[in-house]
Amino acid sequence: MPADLRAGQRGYHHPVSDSDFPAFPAGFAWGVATAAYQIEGAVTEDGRGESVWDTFCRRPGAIRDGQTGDVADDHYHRWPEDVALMAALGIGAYRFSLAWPRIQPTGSGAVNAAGLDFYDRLVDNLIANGISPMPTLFHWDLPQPLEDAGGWLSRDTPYRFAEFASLAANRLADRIPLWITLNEPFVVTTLGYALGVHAPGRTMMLGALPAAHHQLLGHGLAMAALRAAGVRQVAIANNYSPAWAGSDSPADAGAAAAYDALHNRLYTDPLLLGRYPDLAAFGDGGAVGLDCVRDGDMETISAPIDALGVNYYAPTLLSAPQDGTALPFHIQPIPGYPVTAFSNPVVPAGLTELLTTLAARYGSQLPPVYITENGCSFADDPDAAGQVDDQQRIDYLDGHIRAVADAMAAGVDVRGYLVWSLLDNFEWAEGYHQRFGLVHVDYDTLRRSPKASFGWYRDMIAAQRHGSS
Ligand code: IFM
Repeated sequence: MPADLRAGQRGYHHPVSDSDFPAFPAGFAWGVATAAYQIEGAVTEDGRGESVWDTFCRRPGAIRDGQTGDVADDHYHRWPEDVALMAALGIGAYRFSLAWPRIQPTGSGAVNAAGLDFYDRLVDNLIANGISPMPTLFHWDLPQPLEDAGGWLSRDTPYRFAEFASLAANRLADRIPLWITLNEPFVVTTLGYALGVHAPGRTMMLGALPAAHHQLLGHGLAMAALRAAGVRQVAIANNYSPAWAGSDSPADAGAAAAYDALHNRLYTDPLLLGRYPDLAAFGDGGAVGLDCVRDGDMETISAPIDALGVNYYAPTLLSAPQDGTALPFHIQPIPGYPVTAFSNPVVPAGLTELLTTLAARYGSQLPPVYITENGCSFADDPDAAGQVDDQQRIDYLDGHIRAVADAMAAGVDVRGYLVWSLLDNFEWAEGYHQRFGLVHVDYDTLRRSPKASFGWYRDMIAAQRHGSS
């Protein structure tokens, strides 16, 4: 087992009252994150159009137990209760996503006023509760008519995305300082277009790479549209996973480097360095799928961002490819760590490693970082009294927040940390089988019940505020 693996294996159970719990700087943003399709429901109400996820959920076998986001947490109707929960938590920032098909039902043309009104009310109520809204423009719910016209494989979609950004910002920019363009373009390309596990369910393998470029181009064009509408700060949220080689062998090291390029560099090198990483390991002289890049695109994509959103869940362990695979790596299970219900190993030190690696790799090009997602799913069944004692989630959050502090002590400029997620919600292909919330949701009654981790996070935030952590 590599030294890195052993280094991550430490106990990390520390109650918030521990005197050694790190103190974060005043102004550090504590928050929670959600996404529209995962919580809103109300998919046919008030003029909302269809998204690729509405379509994909109806595909037989696509989602566990045939579940859909039709109702989800019914946040569309219950948002006042959800804002009250956030106020009780004491957070300073709420990351949510704007449903493109709610605001612009077909993905182009006229705006749906009712859709914008919904977010307008939400934003006003967040601000009234002292919570800074942090919207994401695209968290995977592409309007279906755009997918029918080629989706992110089409060069037109980035331009439609910029138009949507403009519509949203013209209404909301006056009250929102920090906007996020895309969430996890790696996941959209890989699970949505290459492997078909997510919407739109295409199985193009490396042929999916134009979806990566067009999302990045969409980010750049949307950023320009946001700035034109008066937005002050623009970020993008990428998910990262430290790529660990399974052994010291050159073959395993090469596999880890190839995976690192695909997962960690493909969506960040263009943004911060203005060029794609070396993809030679993927064949075709490294040009795989990127012949769609046109003059001027890289300048658009690499226009300076004000912050980088970092989503972290777990590292990935790689070994040399096995016979018959088209990819230059093989993903292995990571032994020796506790695992979440999603089978993710719990590796807080991986977050420190990730943040210090980003700082070393990009140097002065790395803008301030927000941890825009970090969290875990567990079975989380309520006890006889209806309480969820999710000590494992408390341990997880405790360990990862300490890991952020470690990275900051090493010089990384981190400005905020947002838990995924406020509520148990629709976990894509897993349906409602993965509970990530600080708040338990009974999907029969939609009753919300804060878990023990909600109280832990609330107390930790309060302690930070009073400087008594
Ligand atoms: O639920 C997802 C979210 O939509 C994107 N990042 C990872 C989360 C947990 O899998």
